Amino acid sequence: MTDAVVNLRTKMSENGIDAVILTGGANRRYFSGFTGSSGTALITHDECIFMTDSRYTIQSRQQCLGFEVKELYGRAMLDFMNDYCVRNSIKHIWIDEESLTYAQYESFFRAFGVAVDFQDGARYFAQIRMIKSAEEAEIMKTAAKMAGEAFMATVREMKVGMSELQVAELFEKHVLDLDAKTSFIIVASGENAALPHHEGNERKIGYGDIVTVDFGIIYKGYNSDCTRTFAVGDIPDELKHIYNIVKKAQHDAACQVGPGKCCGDLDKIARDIISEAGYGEYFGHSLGHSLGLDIHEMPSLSKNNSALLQPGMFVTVEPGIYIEGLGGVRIEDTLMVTENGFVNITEDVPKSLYIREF
Ligand SMILES: [Mn+2]
Repeated sequence: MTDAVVNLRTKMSENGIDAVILTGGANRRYFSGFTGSSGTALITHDECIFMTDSRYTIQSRQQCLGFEVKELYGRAMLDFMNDYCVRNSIKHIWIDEESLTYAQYESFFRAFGVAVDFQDGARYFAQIRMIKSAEEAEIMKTAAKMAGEAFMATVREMKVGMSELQVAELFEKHVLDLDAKTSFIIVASGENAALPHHEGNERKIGYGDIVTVDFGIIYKGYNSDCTRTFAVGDIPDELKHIYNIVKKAQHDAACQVGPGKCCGDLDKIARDIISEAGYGEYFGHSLGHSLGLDIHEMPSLSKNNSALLQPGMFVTVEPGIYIEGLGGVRIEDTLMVTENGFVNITEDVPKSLYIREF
């Protein structure tokens, strides 16, 4: 039995839950190990059953450690589960609201009737997943390192006159060379840098542009996340000024990451620095988020979040200032919370406005 299932059963006991049904998404992967696209995990206090169709029978036998694999889907699967619940007096079931479609939920309801009480367990699944095991931490460090290498290779080959999309393609090529997969790549240049999640376009990057690159890869299922902003040639003075404010806000907030630190307080450190410099209204998003199998996980480093950081959590620290018509700056690192403080897993990626000469 895996640690994930052990931890899940503890949470189930604490909340009077008899079974968990997972139909997709990162939760199914985390608790069952299954990386395919179709299958249902049923986890009770005594048994783990994975139901899938013939396309995934062999794969799930290999991946779902401690699970009994049954070739069941559709109506037959629903009948089996209903029967199973009746036989084992299963009444309270956690489902995963995030991955269960409305149609699936309705068919569950029809099959099980009112005898079963379905509750959304997503919050509890997230609580288990937010503390990474040593194995997960290694994968995340490797992912961050690979992404940083692909980014630096991209910056070295980038030329004035290339479009944002061409730069994004360069990055994707380097990620493929490292045997990983691009999760997302945002290249925002000039006034486009004022859009935090700009979709790259044909805009050609020229002298005098500020360029923000937010990049993430997926390695062994886990996400990396890092953002750097740099100048191409000489940029307007206000952008240099903003860069230094964001850099200080990012540095000062990141230095305070550690066990027992309140997520909302970390957001405040960065927000106060940006507000005191007169740019508070231009920092619209929260300071950061956790990540893992999903790019956004709990906890979030946001204003009113009173959650405390614990060793084994990973969080991004990514303040930004965005000014319409002028451009913007965002700087982001991913940090692992340790027993004594933090390890910055993206620190190898240089953080300099003049990252290279163009
Ligand atoms: Mn991020």
